[in-house]
Amino acid sequence: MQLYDFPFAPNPRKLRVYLAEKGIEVPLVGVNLVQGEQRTPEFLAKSPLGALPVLELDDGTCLTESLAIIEYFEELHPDPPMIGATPLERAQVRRLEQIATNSVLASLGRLFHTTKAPLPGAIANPAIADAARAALPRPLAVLNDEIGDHPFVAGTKPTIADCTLFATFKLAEMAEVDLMPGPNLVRWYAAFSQRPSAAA
Ligand SMILES: N[C@@H](CCC(=O)N[C@@H](CS)C(=O)NCC(=O)O)C(=O)O
Repeated sequence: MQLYDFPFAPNPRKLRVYLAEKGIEVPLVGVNLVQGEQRTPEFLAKSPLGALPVLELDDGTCLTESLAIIEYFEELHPDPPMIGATPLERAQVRRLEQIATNSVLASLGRLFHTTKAPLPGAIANPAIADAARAALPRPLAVLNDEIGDHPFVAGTKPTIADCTLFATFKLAEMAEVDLMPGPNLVRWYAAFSQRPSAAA
């Protein structure tokens, strides 16, 4: 098995952080998104949308979509649980992870791609950038309230919600976007950054 990866991109990073938290080692194969390596016919045969991450199994099966890959590993290696241990816990973890993905990372990604335009052929678009920037404060305020004084996004244990939000904050650093996080998020990010998985 091997994992197609680009060190600076958030979806591959959330998967690497998850794997590090679980103690799972998978060999990485670099795909340089900035140089357009995701658009070669060979890579598109593995990932038809030309996106990372991709997990290639030993029989050649290729899995795309970071969350689907995480759920695959979680079923293979249930301990320690990173998506909660009960139906309600799992729902809560998935809910918070989806807020981080759909409401924070998606807007931040749009802002990044319409300001810095890092990928081949991308162009800046100030109107879309402004709309994306305006969409960020509300979900970040919700997450700040939800974390409260817990050590992790979903409570007392690290979960996939931490992995996604951490990758999002790292993208914000790279994109030079100040997310203006509330105090609970600031404390959470400083603490999570000290975990060994943060270096993944
Ligand atoms: N929903 C997908 C999103 C994948 C995605 O957009 N990956 C980005 C990197 S974070 C990518 O490979 N972009 C390359 C491109 O758009 O050309 C997932 O969760 O894996």
